[in-house]
Amino acid sequence: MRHASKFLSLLLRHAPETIGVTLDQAGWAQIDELIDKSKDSGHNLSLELIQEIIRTSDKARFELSPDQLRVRAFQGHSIAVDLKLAPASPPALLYHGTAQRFIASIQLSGLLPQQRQHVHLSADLETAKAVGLRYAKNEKGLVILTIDAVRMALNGCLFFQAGNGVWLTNSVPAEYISGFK
Ligand code: HQG
Repeated sequence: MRHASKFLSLLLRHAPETIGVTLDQAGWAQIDELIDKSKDSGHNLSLELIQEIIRTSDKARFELSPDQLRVRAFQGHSIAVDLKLAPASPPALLYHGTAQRFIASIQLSGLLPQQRQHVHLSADLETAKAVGLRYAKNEKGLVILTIDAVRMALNGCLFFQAGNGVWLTNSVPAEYISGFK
């Protein structure tokens, strides 16, 4: 399951060409094509498995189209897709969990999207902690940064909210970040 979910993330966010699938401009893949081409390349991705991944994903990573024929990732893309998200007013503060070893660079350059299309932020500390722990080895190496989102927005920075609640922005200049340690 976890393996299949990671494989779906790879296809829908980073490298659909792995099995020769193409995504449309908004990031959607045809489910029957995904299943057929997965099979051709020796991967087992059934409709039931895709539905189960969507239903049980801890982070609601994937979205089914209303007609149930297409699937896409809510966020996290490294390939260029236009999710057609409308700019939205963020909460006053947003959080970003990261690893201590990245802090010197973040203090210098702010938060950058790195391999992805956007910087990912969360409205709650718990999520930021879980995200940061992916890179920090333990709580000691974890840093939760606080972003002055309301001031960024007032100064013209755009925020978007993905369908699963994750907040996205293009970059966060260091002047809006606190909580360095
Ligand atoms: C860091 C997962 C040095 C940034 C999560 C982060 C999330 C810098 C890493 C989603 C930097 C990028 C995204 C700078 C940023 N210098 N390091 N100037 N600017 N960084 O994985 O936000 O499980 O691309 O702090 O749950 O960690 O895949 O971004 O540590 O929602 O569904 O560079 O991915 O979702 O890492 O995570 P990522 P992220 P999934």
